[in-house]
Amino acid sequence: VGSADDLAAGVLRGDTRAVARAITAVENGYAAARPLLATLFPHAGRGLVIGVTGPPGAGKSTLVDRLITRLRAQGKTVGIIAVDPTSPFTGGAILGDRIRMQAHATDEGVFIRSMATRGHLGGLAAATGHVLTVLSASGKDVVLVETVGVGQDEVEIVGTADVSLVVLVPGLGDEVQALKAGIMEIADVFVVNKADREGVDRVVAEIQSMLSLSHGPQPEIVPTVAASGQGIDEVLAAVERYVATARASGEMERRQRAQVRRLFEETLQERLVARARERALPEAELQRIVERLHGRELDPFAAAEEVLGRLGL
Ligand SMILES: Nc1nc2c(ncn2[C@@H]2O[C@H](COP(=O)(O)OP(=O)(O)O)[C@@H](O)[C@H]2O)c(=O)[nH]1
Ligand SMILES: [Mg+2]
Repeated sequence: VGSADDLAAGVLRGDTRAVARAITAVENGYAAARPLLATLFPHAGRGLVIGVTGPPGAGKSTLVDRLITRLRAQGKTVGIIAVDPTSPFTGGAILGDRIRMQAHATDEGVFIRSMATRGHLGGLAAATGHVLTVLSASGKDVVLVETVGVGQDEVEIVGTADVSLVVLVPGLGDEVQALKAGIMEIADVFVVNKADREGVDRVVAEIQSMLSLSHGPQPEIVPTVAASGQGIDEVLAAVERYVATARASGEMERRQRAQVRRLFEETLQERLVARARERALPEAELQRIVERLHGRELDPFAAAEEVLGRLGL
């Protein structure tokens, strides 16, 4: 077993291989990663976390790629977490995208990691939170988190970033309405990508009319052509304005408290379930409960209370 301290020291130095190993440890389960995450945690929470979400094919990865280039030109180091099964980072997209990403992959100032959407202990959001801890502790100035804005988990992840970009495209029509309940309300900045296509004005108008119904700060709407790099500076400028305003109003503080609260609550849930299983629910006992549930002799609440009672809770 490699020393968690050595690995942590490597991460804190910003060593790319150490960062990769640390993230793998997180993904493989918390038993091994816990001491590491504990060491890294006091060093995390720095840098800016930018969430990028929107429907599949909207151009999120293309936009992220452009943002990386621009941020690197500003001398900033960048981490990327792609929680997206169709992302180029996970090999789901066209060859051109993948080649572009590889160009960044050889840059020591860039760390790209894709994450599976399934199979995380304690949930996807918690796993993403821990990976953010690693990247932040490694000193990345900006971390971009790309998720497909379709699942509740994915939306939630981006919703607790320091600033959330929602990427829409012309031609969605009624889908803008459908998306409203989920991703629309988390947008700090709207990006209307594929502005080289017809219908940009209509999307902008639809967003504006939707926003007119809500109180509070109005997100900026920025048209882009991510494919050619048009509008990328404007996106970053809008992000900077949002961040300045959010810092001044205390919104940024509030959100960062919400982030660590969520990370704690999810960690606690995961630990509680794990401990309950260890102490009061051996496999044979679980099977016995399942049999009684199946026979309708026991209801799920009573079963849960039984286990909690054994734990003295
Ligand atoms: N016409 C046009 N196509 C774009 C633009 N941005 C991205 N694309 C293309 O849209 C497709 C999906 O892009 P991708 O970044 O993988 O979308 P994602 O699923 O949201 O990450 C790719 O073929 C891109 O080349 C744009 O501004 N205009
Ligand atoms: Mg993508």
